[in-house]
Amino acid sequence: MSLQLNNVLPVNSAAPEIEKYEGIFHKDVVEGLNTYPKKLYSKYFYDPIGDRLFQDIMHMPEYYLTDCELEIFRTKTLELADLITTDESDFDLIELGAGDALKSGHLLQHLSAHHTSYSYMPIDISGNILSLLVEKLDRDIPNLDIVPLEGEYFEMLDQAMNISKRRKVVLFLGGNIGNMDMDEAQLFCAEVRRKLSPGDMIIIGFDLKKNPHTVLSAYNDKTGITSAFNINLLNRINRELEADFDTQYFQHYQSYDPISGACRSFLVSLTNQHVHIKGDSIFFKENELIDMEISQKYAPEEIQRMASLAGFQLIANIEDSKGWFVDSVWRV
Ligand code: AVI
Repeated sequence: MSLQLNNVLPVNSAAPEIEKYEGIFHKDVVEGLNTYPKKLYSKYFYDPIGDRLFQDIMHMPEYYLTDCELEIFRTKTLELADLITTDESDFDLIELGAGDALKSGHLLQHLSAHHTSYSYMPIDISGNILSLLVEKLDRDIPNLDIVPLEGEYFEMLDQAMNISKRRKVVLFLGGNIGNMDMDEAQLFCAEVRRKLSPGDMIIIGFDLKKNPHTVLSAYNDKTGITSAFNINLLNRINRELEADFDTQYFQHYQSYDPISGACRSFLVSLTNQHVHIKGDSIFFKENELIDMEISQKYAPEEIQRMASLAGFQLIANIEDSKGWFVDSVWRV
């Protein structure tokens, strides 16, 4: 009986599913808002307005992450360069989510000034950001060999593996690993490890556990920029998916659990309300939450454990002067 059902159901149920959604964004949004607790993915924060709001976040005095990691790349460039060039074999530098390469730019300048032979392979989902980056690097480091790769991390990492014939050094900066929960981050690291070979390395930026007030303030700013960053996703859904969120009835709420290190943002529905997204009607109870984003904070022991479980050897933790952020250097 169950065999029959298994044979029949996928065929009958898959067809309307394909017709129902116009794209993966639509599907993720409707499915996420129909689960309990309701969920939206923070990767969708970054439309042009979200990009600008994130720039504003990085300039807020409370948001320490960018300054801390920039300090590491500005003041500990030699240490980082020594670590990745120790075995003296040529390598290629692959950056996941390169953006404007603000931090890695210091390392690129240093390596180029010391005549290290390498190619730089920035990976980013935005072709526009990559063109601006190539323009900037052509100006700043004229002889740098750049191979820009536009697309999703893992797909582009596969391409980079096919193109590059040298040792690989992967950069994953900005604390972006924090936007996965610890289990997802573990799987992510294991997947990257699977694509690498002995001698290859990865440098990952982790935001560290610290005074909980410091963490919470970075995501709960009084000026309301982080709130606007979250609310913008509802506006994006309105704009792109013909939805009718009335954003005055949603309020940003931030929490930080200093034991687990999970810093989470939510939107709270301020009233009983229905929201329409194309053909779907979704009911929000008063005080019901949408889980919007996790920004996971780590203890050094948790980083060590993650590296070992994923099959890497942790060779150095490079911290900023306050000890708030770490760039952790792992080798296969
Ligand atoms: C991109 N990412 C590392 C940021 C973070 O700190 O989790 C996104 C962010 N969300 C709110 N403020 C910043």
